[in-house]
Amino acid sequence: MPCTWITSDLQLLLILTLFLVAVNTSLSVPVGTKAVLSCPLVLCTSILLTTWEIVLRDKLPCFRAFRGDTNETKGRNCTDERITWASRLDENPALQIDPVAITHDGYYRCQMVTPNGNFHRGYHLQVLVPPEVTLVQTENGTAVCKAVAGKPAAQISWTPEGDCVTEQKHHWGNDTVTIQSTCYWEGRHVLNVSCSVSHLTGNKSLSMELDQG
Ligand SMILES: *[C@@H]1O[C@H](CO)[C@@H](O)[C@H](O)[C@H]1NC(C)=O
Ligand SMILES: *[C@@H]1O[C@H](CO)[C@@H](O)[C@H](O)[C@H]1NC(C)=O
Ligand SMILES: *[C@@H]1O[C@H](CO)[C@@H](O)[C@H](O)[C@H]1NC(C)=O
Ligand SMILES: *[C@@H]1O[C@H](CO)[C@@H](O)[C@H](O)[C@H]1NC(C)=O
Ligand SMILES: *[C@@H]1O[C@H](CO)[C@@H](O)[C@H](O)[C@H]1NC(C)=O
Ligand SMILES: CC(=O)N[C@H]1CO[C@H](CO)[C@@H](O)[C@@H]1O
Repeated sequence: MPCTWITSDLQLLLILTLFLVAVNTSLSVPVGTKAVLSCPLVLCTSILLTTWEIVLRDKLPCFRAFRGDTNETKGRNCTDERITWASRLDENPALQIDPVAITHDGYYRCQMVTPNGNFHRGYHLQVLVPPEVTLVQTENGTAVCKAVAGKPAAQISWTPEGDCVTEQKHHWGNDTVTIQSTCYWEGRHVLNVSCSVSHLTGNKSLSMELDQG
């Protein structure tokens, strides 16, 4: 790769030093979307081997490798068809997950082997699931707001504030959480209440008129 803009060895050394540092980042992606994970940006040298290591919970680590000189790919213990190479490998050996599922929570690490050393980049991937939000009134006049099966847990708040009891239920099978908040506004002339659910995938608000019957 030509690198005419590098004028001195010192500059090259500085740039290499920057990229030689192993970097780990946290990444949150909504379920059902497409995620692309990039390898480190390596300049001014050829890439001999790129390896992705994928560590998902309750699974053997899986490896995918690409050899730059022979244009050859290999995989070991990678059975998930939703995880593939993203694009033209000789230009950018990124990893693609499409669509992202709740089981894709885990650690993903790209390693590039070059004549000037090894470069790493890791991602702690957290899959987000938006909760299903409902608001109903029960027979005795309480209002019940639910945020069902969100990941991570959602938070519920009310306008106006009432006397509320909030319960959490973990769905251990898939790491989602249901939050239920039950409120009443006894002795106050509250006609209209709204329940606000805040979550990393977006906030939602539902309101309803209390039936004073
Ligand atoms: C590597 O393979 C891809 C597709 O298989 C092709 O598009 C590309 O031109 C090849 N690159 C080299 C350097 O042979
Ligand atoms: C209203 O009814 C629910 C069950 O439907 C009960 O859990 C709650 O304690 C009741 N609230 C009041 C204020 O009586
Ligand atoms: C998680 O599990 C709960 C309870 O079994 C289910 O209602 C929900 O749909 C599941 N969510 C996902 C994203 O699989
Ligand atoms: C109840 O309050 C919400 C927000 O304060 C408002 O958007 C809605 O129109 C109100 N509904 C009624 C029936 O007053
Ligand atoms: C959602 O609500 C929380 C707290 O109520 C707030 O900090 C956050 O900025 C809101 N997010 C969006 C996308 O509006
Ligand atoms: C579960 C599984 O496929 N395990 C394989 C992982 O890769 C090694 C080496 O290729 C095999 O020996 C395992 O059987």
